[in-house]
Amino acid sequence: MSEQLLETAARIAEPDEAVSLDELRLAARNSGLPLEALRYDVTPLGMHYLLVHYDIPHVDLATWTLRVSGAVERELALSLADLRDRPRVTTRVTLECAGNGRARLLPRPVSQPWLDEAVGTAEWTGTPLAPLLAEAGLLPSAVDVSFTGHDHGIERGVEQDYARGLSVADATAPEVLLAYEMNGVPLPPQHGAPLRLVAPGWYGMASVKWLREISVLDRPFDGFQNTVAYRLKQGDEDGEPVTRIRPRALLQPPGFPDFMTRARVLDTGRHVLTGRAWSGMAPVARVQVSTDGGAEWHEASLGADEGRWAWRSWSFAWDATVPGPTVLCCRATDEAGNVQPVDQAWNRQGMASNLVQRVPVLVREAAH
Ligand SMILES: Nc1nc2c(c(=O)[nH]1)N[C@H]1C(S)=C(S)[C@@H](COP(=O)(O)O)O[C@H]1N2
Ligand SMILES: [Mo]
Repeated sequence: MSEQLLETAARIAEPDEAVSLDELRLAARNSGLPLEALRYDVTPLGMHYLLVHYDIPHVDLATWTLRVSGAVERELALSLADLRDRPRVTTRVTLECAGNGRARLLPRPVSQPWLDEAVGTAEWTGTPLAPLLAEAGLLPSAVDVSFTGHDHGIERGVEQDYARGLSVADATAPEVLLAYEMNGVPLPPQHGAPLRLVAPGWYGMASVKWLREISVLDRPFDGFQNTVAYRLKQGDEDGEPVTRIRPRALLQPPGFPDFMTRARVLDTGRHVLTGRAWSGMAPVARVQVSTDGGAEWHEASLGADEGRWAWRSWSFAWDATVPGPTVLCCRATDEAGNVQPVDQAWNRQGMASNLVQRVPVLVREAAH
């Protein structure tokens, strides 16, 4: 592989280096959730964030099959009709990209430069994976299950089909789905048509799109996306794998935005601040809000619980009495005691950053 393709691997930007055209191109392809869309319980199609490592592959529905192979008693080949004939469930799941927040790290790992917007919630319909694996019959030697997509590319010099592995225990968790619908319509091409994995609670990389093969392995999966990418590390060491989504709260930005900076303008008076909070590690326990850049924190009220894997709404009534600039912040804590940091610990690939969001606002005197 050419030296140049190898050299573009996972670079760290200089401290004062601007986002490059390569990063801009990735950002233009991989769109984020417009934060005003936090108002919807279920993110409308087209507003859900998108992350595609290579190209969106063309999958021919007439010939597409899902293969189940490896350390099983019987290998399977299933058509979409076969999968649609199986037990059907719909689960509301919040997905977040593990790279969310990366662009705020200093120095910046050069990759898809997300700020806060790599998240969305959809109603995924499909069939649970565990009973399918049980039908194939896992051999006692089964250790991991790999999921391979139809998309192909090169990443840091390694040519590959996008593939991820999960342990047998994680793959057979009852919530893990093979999904063929999103928000009640067939999966759109960019979200994995005709079939994707949905691993609720996990950062998005686990939910392999454009599935073509599920292979049961009698050894740990050693593919690039598990062993090289998606690791928490400081330097060249192996590091720890990125797994479940850390807690995060986001504010639906109030008032109206300045075109260029997206700083918010709002009038003095009462504003009900609202947003969403989620954690893949444990249910959300509390959300706190600061209206002075993090000096003082106030308890927000949590909205209805919409299911273990869906984000939870929250609200806080703010009396904006003082005209001038300020910064709004929100912070989630889950039932396991995980809380969002105010200062983010840095890691080499910019993974699993869940720094508290900061929303600059300008309060102006309301006209009487
Ligand atoms: N086959 C395949 N699956 C994939 C990806 C990919 O590039 N190829 N991207 C992963 C990543 S990193 C994320 S965050 C989610 C994004 O899912 P979405 O685009 O439907 O929001 O898909 C995951 N599944
Ligand atoms: Mo991602």
